[in-house]
This record gives sequence, C-alpha cells and structure tokens, in this order.
Amino acid sequence: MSLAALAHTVAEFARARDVTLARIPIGWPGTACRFEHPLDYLGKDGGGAVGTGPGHTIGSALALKGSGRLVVGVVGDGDFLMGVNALWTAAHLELPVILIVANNGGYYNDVRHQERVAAERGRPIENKWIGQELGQPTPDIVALARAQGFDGEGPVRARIDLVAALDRAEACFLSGGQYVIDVRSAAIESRFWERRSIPLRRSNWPTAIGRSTARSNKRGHDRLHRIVAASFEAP
Ligand SMILES: Cc1ncc(C[n+]2csc(CCOP(=O)(O)OP(=O)(O)O)c2C)c(N)n1
Ligand SMILES: [Mg+2]
Repeated sequence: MSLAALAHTVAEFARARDVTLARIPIGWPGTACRFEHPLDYLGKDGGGAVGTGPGHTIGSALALKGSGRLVVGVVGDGDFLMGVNALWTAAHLELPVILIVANNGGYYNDVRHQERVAAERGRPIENKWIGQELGQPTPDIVALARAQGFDGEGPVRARIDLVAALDRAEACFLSGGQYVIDVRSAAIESRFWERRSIPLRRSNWPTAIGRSTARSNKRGHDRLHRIVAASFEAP
C-alpha cells in the first residue's frame, strides 16, 4: 500500500482511541495529522538521524506506561534496521508498544538525494539506488523483532489487512506486550526498485562511475572556485 494509505489507516485507528503517535516517517501526509491533544503526537526529533525511530518510540512507551495511552511509532525500514536493538529494551522492561514499519525496501530518501546529485554532477541517474536498497535478501522485519521478544506480523500489503493487524496489535498492547507490523509499500515489489535496470554491466560500474566522478569533480571544483571567488569580490 502507499504511505498515504498506511497513514490514513493509522489515523482512523488513532481517532477512535487514545493513541500517542511517537513517530511518523518522512512523507507522512498532513491530512493524516489531525492532532487534538498534546499527547496525540510527540513531534519530530531535532536531528533527523536514521535509527532513532525505534528508540524514541520505546522511550515514549516508557514515559507513557500506565497512562492509558496506546503508544504507536511508525518508522521506515531503514530507521527500524538501524535502531532495531532498542526493541530488546521494550521487551526487557515490559513496555507495551506498537511499532509499524513503513517498508519501502530501502533508504528511499537517499535515493532521491542521489538522483538530484547525479543530475547536478552529470552522473548516471540510473545508479541512484546503489547502496540504498535493502533487498536481496529483504530483511525479515518480523523475525528481527521476534528475536528480541516482540510479537508481530507481516508483510501486510492491503489496507483491510492493516486494519485487522492493528486490532491484534492493540490486543497485544493491552495485555502488556510489544507488537511490530511490517507494512510493505507497493514500491518495494514494483515500480521503484525495478528502475534499477542499469545500462552498464556490473563489471563496468567502477570504471564508468569513476570516469564520470572525475569529470564532475572537475566541474564541481571549478564551480566552487567561482562561488568562493565571487564571495570575496562582493562589496
Ligand atoms: C544516521 C543517519 N544516516 C544517514 C542519514 C541520511 N538519511 C536520511 S533519511 C535516510 C533514509 C531512511 O530510510 P528509511 O527509514 O527506510 O526511510 P525512507 O526514506 O525509505 O522512507 C537516510 C539514509 C541520516 N539522516 N542519519
Ligand atoms: Mg525505507
């Protein structure tokens, strides 16, 4: 499902309950952000460091334990994988928590960065996914969570299945447990990652990338030189 579908399903779930959204990922639509109580959403972390999502969610679960609030964190798959060891703390301290992984199969934000930088520097845009894909094999999110004491399910692909999964997550939470739901974005299996049809043979990458990097470094250096020079000339 799309992130918008995920967000609106979670928003509907939250509207009917006292949910605290401890975390939402980049790209969460504003239309799914109707917050009425100070504890409905805890806000964004200052630094934007990938890997903090699980820890922040579980810290919120610690603070809100016994408050009657259902603590839910929605994190990217990259964020989840970089901070996955925080889950053990929640299981160890018996902190009820629900973690939803918006799983698009990689560090998508940086694919977009690489696309922009490639365009700017005249490098092959088709290579934007390299180093950003979390596939082949796709990490088993639920197994990683189970290994640390969580319950969970997934991959969940349809909205109706997410509604049912959230009900099971709530039951787990109310009995004092920890639950993860691996929600797969449509992109992971189709449109986006398949664009990685590289016009180069694997054996050619380093040379071709190296050559274009050298060219763009030269251009980048000249441009930087002009900018720095102009800043000194300014009155
Ligand atoms: C520690 C750290 N490393 C790298 C980055 C750069 N960065 C920002 S968003 C992002 C991708 C995060 O992936 P994911 O959580 O799966 O979210 P997606 O962009 O795929 O929705 C990266 C690598 C960062 N902000 N912090
Ligand atoms: Mg991702």
